[in-house]
Amino acid sequence: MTNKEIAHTLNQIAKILEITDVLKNRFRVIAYQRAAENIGNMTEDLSTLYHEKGREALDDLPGVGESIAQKIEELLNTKKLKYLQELKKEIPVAEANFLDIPGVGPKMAVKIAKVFKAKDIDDLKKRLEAGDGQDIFQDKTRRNLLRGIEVMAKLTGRLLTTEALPIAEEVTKRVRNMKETIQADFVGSLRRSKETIGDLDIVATSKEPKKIIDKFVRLPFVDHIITQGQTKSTIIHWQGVQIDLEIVPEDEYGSLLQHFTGSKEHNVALRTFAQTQNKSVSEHGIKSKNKLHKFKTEKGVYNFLGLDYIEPELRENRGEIEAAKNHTLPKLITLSDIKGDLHVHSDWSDGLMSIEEIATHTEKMGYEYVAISDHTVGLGIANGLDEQDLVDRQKEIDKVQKNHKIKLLSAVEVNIKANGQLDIKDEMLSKLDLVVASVHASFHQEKEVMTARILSAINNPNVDIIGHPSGRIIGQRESYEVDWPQIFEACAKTKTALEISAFPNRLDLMDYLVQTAKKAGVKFAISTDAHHTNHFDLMRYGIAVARRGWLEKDDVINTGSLSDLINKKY
Ligand code: DGT
Ligand code: CA
Ligand code: CA
Ligand code: ZN
Repeated sequence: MTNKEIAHTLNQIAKILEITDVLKNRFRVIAYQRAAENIGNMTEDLSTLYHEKGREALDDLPGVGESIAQKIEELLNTKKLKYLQELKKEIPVAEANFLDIPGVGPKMAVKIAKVFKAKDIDDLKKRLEAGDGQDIFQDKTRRNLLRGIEVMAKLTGRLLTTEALPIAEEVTKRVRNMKETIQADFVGSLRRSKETIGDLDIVATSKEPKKIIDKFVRLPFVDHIITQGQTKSTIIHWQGVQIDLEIVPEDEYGSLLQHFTGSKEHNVALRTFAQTQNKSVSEHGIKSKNKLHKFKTEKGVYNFLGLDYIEPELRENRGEIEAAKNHTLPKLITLSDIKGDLHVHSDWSDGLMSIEEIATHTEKMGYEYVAISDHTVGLGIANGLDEQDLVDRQKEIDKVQKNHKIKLLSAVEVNIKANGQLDIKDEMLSKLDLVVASVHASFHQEKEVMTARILSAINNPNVDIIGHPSGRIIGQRESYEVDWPQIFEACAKTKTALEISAFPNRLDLMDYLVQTAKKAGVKFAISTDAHHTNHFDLMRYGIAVARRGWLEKDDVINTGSLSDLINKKY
């Protein structure tokens, strides 16, 4: 059994546990994912290692505990795993595919497979579209299934940044460490910090490109080779993602970086702009008066065209070339500008951290303030708080505050009900330090109704921030219908900030809307929606969205002092 086969098996377990076990024990899921990743990236052959050194070699593997080591041993000896067979009985593989459809849980998956007898997702889609299954599913269920399949199709083959980044970092490190490599970087959509990534692009410089290519295609995580040339190669990583590598001489690196960072739209616009100066841009350099100019750095490329350096996140052809020409590009916000997190859930609602843990952890991060914004009563499933709970929680916050320098803001994430009212009384809200208001149910309202609903929250003087404003969840749920210009205008007028949720499958508000909202004078809060101490580090993904939305430090309310935040001096 190869390392890749073992990694695949462990990943399969993680996938099934993610459905059956995630609420009970998320760490088990993470443990299997980590073990799979580590083994997928290993250079030594595990089977050889095991036969030379025995069980001890398995126990010593990074990220592998006793129970997983035992399973690997069973796999190596018998090529089978009883545990996985048991899991599959609980959720047979055929059903597991249906579980990939957003909104489909184990029970529905079994119903689709056993009662409706769909062969696969394609078959399910065709038959539902033809009107089959009216005796088995309710109309609403059939509509939801079709919508789920549609949303899924849009994401198919694309990874979230959080999934792509560790792979890219590992592969880039391997290429960088080869002795023939001078420099190597990942480029493409991942360098532009796009929310989802199609394939990974890596570039390098070397005097001996062929040697790098030959080593690259033999790296342990390579599942199979698509192309292998003198200076270029494409492979498929064992996790299914395609990786393109291209190598050029050192003096062309600036142009190569620029070209492969994209976007396609930015490159086309740049070439058109260069033509107005009778210059022609390619991945090798810029031709001017029949001479090819080469560039070691990207800055050199842009400056040669009379442009300021353009940050990768801005390269989407949304006005960046014009701004670079006029020296009006924004000075983009960075992670170190953030002074606190304004959307955090404690174990008073559905979070997994005590208030003490939140204080200790965020203080260590160097934050000046953190808002404890638990769910409110309307959200039954999330153990939401009512007015009395908030009074009780305040006592706990006061107690913890005594031992900490970081300011604990007493906050809530209040529900915006279907009729626009909030599920906590204004009198109570006015006593809190900060109020985040979010839509958590009744997503499918008419555009006018949804707009009026959110507007009434914006116009409530107690509301400071609208949480995850569009409601979309990448690969699962589309944004609800809202009249954005009206929302932006009201936010600017009332100094209500819009949230940029850093949670990797939310990244909501979306980058292109952030850019428009900024033009309308809206301010933003970049928050993680942390439920666990691990989540605070997600802030960087929110920063990425903000940068793609052209935001500077002063556009974001959690970059200022505590008193500016409380007194709305932004
Ligand atoms: P992805 O992979 O779908 O997430 O998006 P990208 O932007 O990484 O696109 P990809 O991998 O197809 O190509 C990487 C970069 O190479 C792209 O951002 C710009 C450049 N590029 C690719 N094809 C073309 C092209 O036809 N014309 C121009 N000007 N540039 C291209
Ligand atoms: Ca790409
Ligand atoms: Ca590519
Ligand atoms: Zn939340």
